[in-house]
Amino acid sequence: MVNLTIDGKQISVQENTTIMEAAAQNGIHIPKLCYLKDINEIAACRVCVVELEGKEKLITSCNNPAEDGMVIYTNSPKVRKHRKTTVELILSQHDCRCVTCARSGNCSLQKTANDLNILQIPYKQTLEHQKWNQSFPLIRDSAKCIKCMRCVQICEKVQGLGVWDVEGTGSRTTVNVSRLRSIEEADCALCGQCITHCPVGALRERDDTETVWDAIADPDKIVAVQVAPAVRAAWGEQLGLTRGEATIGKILDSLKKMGVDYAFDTTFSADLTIMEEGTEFIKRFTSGELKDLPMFTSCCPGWIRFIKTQYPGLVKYLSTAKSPQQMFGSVMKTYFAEQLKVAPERIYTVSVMPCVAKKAEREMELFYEEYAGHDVDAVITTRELVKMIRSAHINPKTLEDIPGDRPMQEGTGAGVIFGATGGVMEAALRSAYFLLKGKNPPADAFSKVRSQGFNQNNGVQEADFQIDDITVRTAVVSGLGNTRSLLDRILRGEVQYDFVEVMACPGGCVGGGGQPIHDGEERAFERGKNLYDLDQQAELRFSHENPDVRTMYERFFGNPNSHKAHMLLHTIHEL
Ligand code: HC0
Ligand code: SF4
Repeated sequence: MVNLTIDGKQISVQENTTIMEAAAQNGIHIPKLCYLKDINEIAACRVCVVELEGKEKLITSCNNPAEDGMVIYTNSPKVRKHRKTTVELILSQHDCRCVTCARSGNCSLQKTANDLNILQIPYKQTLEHQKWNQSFPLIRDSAKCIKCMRCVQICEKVQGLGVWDVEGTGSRTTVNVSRLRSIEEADCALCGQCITHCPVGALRERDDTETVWDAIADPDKIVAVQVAPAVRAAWGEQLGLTRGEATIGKILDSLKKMGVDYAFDTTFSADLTIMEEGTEFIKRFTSGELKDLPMFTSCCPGWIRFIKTQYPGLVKYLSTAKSPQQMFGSVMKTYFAEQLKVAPERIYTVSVMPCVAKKAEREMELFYEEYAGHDVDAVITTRELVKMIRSAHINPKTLEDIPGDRPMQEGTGAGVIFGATGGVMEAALRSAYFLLKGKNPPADAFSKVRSQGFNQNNGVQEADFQIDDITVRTAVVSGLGNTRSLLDRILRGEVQYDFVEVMACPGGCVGGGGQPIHDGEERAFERGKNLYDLDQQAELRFSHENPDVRTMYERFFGNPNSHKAHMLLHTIHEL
């Protein structure tokens, strides 16, 4: 143990604890802008400086270890003065128009400047304006970048892609897309992790809320909205709702109050995906097609973008099933349009997703006898949903639990857990067992694929399951850096699997790049637990028991993997 004094308090901490951590463990908060535990500990912003007794120069607390006998002041006059100057200098290179910033009210720079009582900026402001394609789903505003390097490190170390890099030297140092590429050329997976780890508003998703408001206002359009599984686990965080209050039923109510015509829960089409993907897996598995390499899940669009640019040779091993988002859009414009007796073009489909890559996935086309537009017309993130609720002046406390619309109302617990890493695999195995044996396993028979904690086992969860004399070897991975390591091990023949689930964001969709931002905190595991609890409480826990999905097969698709199902619910993954 190490004994030291911080702000007059005697404390003991483990060896190799940083001063910042030592302070935090004892309830002393040291402000910071660039620090991210284990990912960015480079003292780039210098906001976390502290005074060490006996030393003239201030030291940074994020990368200096606590040592025996140290006497530290985290908020002495000298520290405050230095910190204030540092932040004023940062502000002199930052576009400070907070009222038009996506992160206003949730910005670490704004908070730090307010806390330091900075009422004006005594230095000349110089802003850097790099060009950006405003129609790309990921938007970067260079005039807001504070060069903290978090985006560079997250993309490189956690997502293994290296989209960002430092450019120039000295006072001209800046961040830009690496290797002189444009963002369109940079193999960005659109996972959005750089957005959720940006302390300011330099990175954000493209705003699509105005197009949704326009559709709602258009009397010729029938607006049908779906809400992804992971949204329910996070939307309430930004609105002051408790976990128990923030239900899917209240999201549906908020959408109706905004004026949408129909509101649905994506867990319905998650169940439909299991029917299609589970059937496809059994076919490919029993035909011996998967002897060498496993079948990969295809529902995460960040992963699809990653495999296409990084491992094009593996694309043929993806399931052909569309994602639940695309399947729902397709069903809304066909099966549902038929029920309403309207032309597909009149239906405007919107998805609320925890994800930025879904904004690109929606560009997939829909063919129903002839070209029928897109499955999905607009995608908004969880954060954009909250923006719309606020802009509609809806008091979240007045929302009521309402069911989704018929005839796509039911969703099972298996569909709910799609939003957490391992959930798609677990849901698929529950139904694959039924397809092979003709009876249900215990609902929790496959819980071994669940993640054991944030980033445990390099984000990989492996499990073999015995169904009679058949062994199914599975792996679940989240985070693209972890995915790269796993794929390399598969390709080197070090590990063999039959079925692999991949989610681009650490922890799965609950940790998605479109979710509410809590600077420096990881909430994915906790939100995932929320989804597993909802599954536990659900009356129906097997996708194949979803009565509305069954009715749709009887009335419309015939059987899973039928010709019609292939036309509407599957895709060809083009490179
Ligand atoms: Fe997901 Fe999905 S589980 S990708 O994370 O499969 O975004 O929540 O909507 O489509 O259902 C995201 C979440 C979805 C889809 C579903 C899948
Ligand atoms: Fe990298 Fe993901 Fe950000 Fe794209 S969205 S730059 S892949 S972290």
